[in-house]
Amino acid sequence: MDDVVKRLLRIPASEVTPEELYLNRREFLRAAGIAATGLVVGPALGNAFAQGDASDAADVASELSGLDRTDEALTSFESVTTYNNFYEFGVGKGDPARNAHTLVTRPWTVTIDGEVERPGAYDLDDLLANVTIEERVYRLRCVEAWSMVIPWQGFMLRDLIARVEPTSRARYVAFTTLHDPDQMPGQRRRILDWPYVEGLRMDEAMHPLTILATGLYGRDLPNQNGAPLRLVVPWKYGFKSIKSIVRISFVEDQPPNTWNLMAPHEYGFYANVNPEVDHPRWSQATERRIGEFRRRDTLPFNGYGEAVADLYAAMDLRRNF
Ligand SMILES: Nc1nc2c(c(=O)[nH]1)N[C@H]1C(S)=C(S)[C@@H](COP(=O)(O)O)O[C@H]1N2
Ligand SMILES: [Mo]
Repeated sequence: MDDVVKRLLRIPASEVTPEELYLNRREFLRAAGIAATGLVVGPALGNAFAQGDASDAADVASELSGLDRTDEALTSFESVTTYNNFYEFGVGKGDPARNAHTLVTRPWTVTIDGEVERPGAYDLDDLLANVTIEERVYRLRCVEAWSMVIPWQGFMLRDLIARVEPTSRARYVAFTTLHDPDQMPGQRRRILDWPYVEGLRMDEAMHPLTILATGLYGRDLPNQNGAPLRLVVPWKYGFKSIKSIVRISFVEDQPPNTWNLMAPHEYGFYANVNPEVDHPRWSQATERRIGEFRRRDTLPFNGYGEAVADLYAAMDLRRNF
């Protein structure tokens, strides 16, 4: 049984009819009496990871109070995988889907370093064998005012953090995308300062809504969406969701992030979705859900305010945008 579930949770991206597969999989899980969340994928043993400390499913469920699910219509697989931002493969929204096939996602090494007791170069599959892959349905809201609702598969970043044991000096987590112009031809042009980098404050990184995604719609993450490992922080603008991560560093000082380096007046470190703080060149008050015509009002923290507003209670969000 476990094998069947495992296979259904990680259907190779080469297979067809994604929405159907996805819905069938949900039916299967329901028939088998298994919730679509909280499935253990691998043995939580081995290598240099600390054991235990995985978030307790019941505690997490009460912390999230249903925010990892939604009744809103899902954005079609077609839109989620053909309307992308991934400048390593071109600056047009359709470029990543056309060009990202040159990215090789296995074997894949994630280097963990900095203020941490168990640094190392971890093989991604070993790493995945030590975490619980869950399904979470989260909105992605981009700074250009488009949004999507996406069924992601992934695991809580905090479960990885617990296993590598940051020291008390770690106050931020910094992420780095692969830098390889042979695989990522967009990196031959100096549009951005490569490699792409992002960061979170430790409490943001430890929040149960923050996941490292490995798939969507029940399939392995398509390359254009950031295979094999990308960050998803549902209350923040899309640019926080760094793709194709090869390094996770624990640091004392606020790390740089690419869009802030590029245009500091337009993109801050925090990037919390905030309808009251306009981007200098456009309003952030409304958004267009991909697949819909009428614009909708943008919600503070992308609708996740009840779970995350406390993280910023002491901050002026107009200054820390
Ligand atoms: N490495 C890398 N990560 C990235 C980007 C990028 O250009 N390079 N673009 C960001 C931006 S601006 C957005 S809106 C989201 C888009 O994610 P999606 O294509 O899966 O919708 O990815 C983010 N992650
Ligand atoms: Mo974006």
